Amino acid sequence: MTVVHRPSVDLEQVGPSNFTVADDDLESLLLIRNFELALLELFGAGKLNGTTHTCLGQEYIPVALAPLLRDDFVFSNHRGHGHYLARFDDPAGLLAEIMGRQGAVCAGVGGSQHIYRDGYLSTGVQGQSMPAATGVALHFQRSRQNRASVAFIGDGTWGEGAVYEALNMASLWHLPLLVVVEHNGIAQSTPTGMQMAGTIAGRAHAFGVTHLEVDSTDIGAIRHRLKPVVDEVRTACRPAVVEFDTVRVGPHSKGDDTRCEEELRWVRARDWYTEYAARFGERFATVDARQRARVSRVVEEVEARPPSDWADRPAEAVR
Ligand SMILES: Cc1ncc(C[n+]2csc(CCOP(=O)(O)OP(=O)(O)O)c2C)c(N)n1
Ligand SMILES: [Mg+2]
Repeated sequence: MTVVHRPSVDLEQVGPSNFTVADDDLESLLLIRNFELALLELFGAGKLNGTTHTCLGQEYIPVALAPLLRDDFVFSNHRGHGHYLARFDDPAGLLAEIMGRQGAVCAGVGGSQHIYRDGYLSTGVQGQSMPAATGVALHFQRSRQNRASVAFIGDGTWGEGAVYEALNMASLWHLPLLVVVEHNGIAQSTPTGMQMAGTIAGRAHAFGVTHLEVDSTDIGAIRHRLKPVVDEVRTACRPAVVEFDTVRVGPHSKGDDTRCEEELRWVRARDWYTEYAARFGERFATVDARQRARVSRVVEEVEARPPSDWADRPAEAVR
């Protein structure tokens, strides 16, 4: 099996606790969930080209981090819709980008995986962001901007050599680099246990880089724990790796889930969505319905737009 440690939610045991969720966080979580479900539906209906990787099960990670990273530069990866939506709340721009319609964030040339917008850049090439993020961190350090350069990567991406070159330089040169690892226990179809020797913690420590593991889905608790870490990355220029134990609830991309039914049951039992639905009941259902309706309207509206045009591309280059 995988190395995801978070225990499954015992719904019988979900009762009053100090686990709360702010209204705007709940809206953001359910926007991302419904956006991703709508994408899979659009693919199923043959209405999307190319590929897409949904972040189903992992939505709470970018939502928890968003307010901590507002002024920082975020490098996202192939599974980046949640990273984008938690930062920009722009489902129409993202869907137009994915569908190649007018109003697309990058004039429709980037698609699902290659998006640039003000302090945000994603790439579908595993590990490619790490040297670039390190370079931006070097720029922030030299120009004393008190900003962090943040790279979201998966557990499987630790198989890329560029990750280690970047960690080495970030540690040696004291760079404000934050690596957020979404450890979902699988890389496409390969369980982490079959491809990773040792641990991510061990690898970070080998470079003298701070490592922290997060196994909670409680957004408030995650923020509370991570704020001092992010502050230290920025102000002390001390790189850090924050590793989330999470689950990929959906397929790798569209219909390509190679996991057996038993493992999928195990995964779904750890889905934050199930946990939040049980904890927050009526309030959760209301927001879920609102965001589902919002996404439906966005889909209808964006689908009806004419194709995007390269002439509409954003003029601004990387800040
Ligand atoms: C350099 C490179 N090799 C292979 C791929 C194909 N590919 C895309 S995602 C993926 C698995 C990534 O696994 P992980 O880093 O754990 O992220 P996850 O998909 O689980 O979020 C692979 C092999 C790629 N995009 N880039
Ligand atoms: Mg993975």
